[in-house]
Amino acid sequence: MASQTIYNPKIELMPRDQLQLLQQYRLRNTVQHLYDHSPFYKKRLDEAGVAPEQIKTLDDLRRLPFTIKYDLRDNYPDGIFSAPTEQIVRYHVSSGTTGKPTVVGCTRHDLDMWSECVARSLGAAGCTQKDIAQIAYGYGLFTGGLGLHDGCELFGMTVIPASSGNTSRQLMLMQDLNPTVLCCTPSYALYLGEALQKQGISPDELSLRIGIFGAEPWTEEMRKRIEQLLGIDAMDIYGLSETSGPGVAVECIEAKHGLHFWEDNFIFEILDPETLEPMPDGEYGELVITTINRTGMPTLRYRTRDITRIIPEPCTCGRTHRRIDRLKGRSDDMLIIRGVNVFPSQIESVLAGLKGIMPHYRIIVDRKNNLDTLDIEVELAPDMPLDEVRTVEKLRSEIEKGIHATLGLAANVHLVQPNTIERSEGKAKRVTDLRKVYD
Ligand code: DLL
Repeated sequence: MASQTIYNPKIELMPRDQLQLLQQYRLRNTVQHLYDHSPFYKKRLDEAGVAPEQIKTLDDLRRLPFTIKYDLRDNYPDGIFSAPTEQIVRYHVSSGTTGKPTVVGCTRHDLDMWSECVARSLGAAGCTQKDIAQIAYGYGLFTGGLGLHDGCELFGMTVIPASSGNTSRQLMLMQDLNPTVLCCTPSYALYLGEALQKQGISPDELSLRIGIFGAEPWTEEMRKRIEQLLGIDAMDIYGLSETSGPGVAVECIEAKHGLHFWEDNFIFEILDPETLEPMPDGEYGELVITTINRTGMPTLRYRTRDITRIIPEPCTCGRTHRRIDRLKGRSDDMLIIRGVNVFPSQIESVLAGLKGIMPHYRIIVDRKNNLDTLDIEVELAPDMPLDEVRTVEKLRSEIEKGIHATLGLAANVHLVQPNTIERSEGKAKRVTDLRKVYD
């Protein structure tokens, strides 16, 4: 075991009985804190007939109400917060299902807890203080850039805060500043790898050795391809804005199989998405997370919609925090396009406000040269003749602007003749996802 990579041995190697006692203590505190400081949760707990003092052991978790993305949206922007504005030091914002996004508020304590989770994750993934990290996740409202940034600095690595995009600059930085760790989405890693190959730069000419990749689903095949193109170990990191950001769970370099879930800060459950009953160990279900070490916006039993399973066996690395398997997909219709979370309903809400089109559309997601593409076909209204080029072009660009303003993503909009999009007799199949693992 490479012990120098264990950032917080006391917690990461904590015997399970102690870890469970810590969870129990923090769960009780969190429920009490929410009851006292979040009118939203006080109401929820009252409605569920649960008084904070009834939450005594981890088994009592099951008595607590669930939280879903709609709760955040319906209480936009800060209705579920449990700390006053003067204690909130940062907002992050992620896609809502329609209209308004979801806002997450972090106190100083929350940012510190999050950075520690990222620092532990970096150690687990094989990084050391000597490493130099090029962070090519987006900086800003998205948690990827700032989350990795703070964690890398806390861990003691050198940071290149490149942010996302501008591939030629990324490659230049890689060649000139000799980063040893690359942090970005797996699809962007693949894109960068192919770009290097096209320029005839061999991975041996670079110093990269580890990749910290997440924010979207990927596969073992994709891992192999990235590892081969960049000459690195490609490690999976998981997280979501509603519970912090990246660093909720991570793969360790020793086993490279399953993601250790930082159980001192997050309690996870794997439930049947229909019945909400627990799945037996090892079977796939929806991941539900309760944050037990946050103060600004703790979430009780947050339904992530992500599908995974628990890997029950202890890990060879010695960490006692249990592992979840690589995330397999989602139980809702959320798409992740170039790292951006997109609900088809968001696209629909842009279209709904416009004249000259029909409510018939098709969303086509594909991956070309390892970059996701988004095409949207929309039917023109029968009184909008396609041959009126200028009017149609104006409408098309209005839709593209609307989509960009809502999602922050460029889409190619195609206006098509009335009655050309296939009608469905049942549930409309509006999304075609043609993405393959890699081209
Ligand atoms: O994607 C946080 C993050 C940033 C994680 C950088 C890892 C690296 P959100 O934008 O709120 O947060 O999106 C969260 O992304 O519910 C999953 O569906 C998906 N996701 C995140 N990590 C992984 C992963 C960030 N490793 C949503 N594998 C989650 C598969 C992932 N899906």
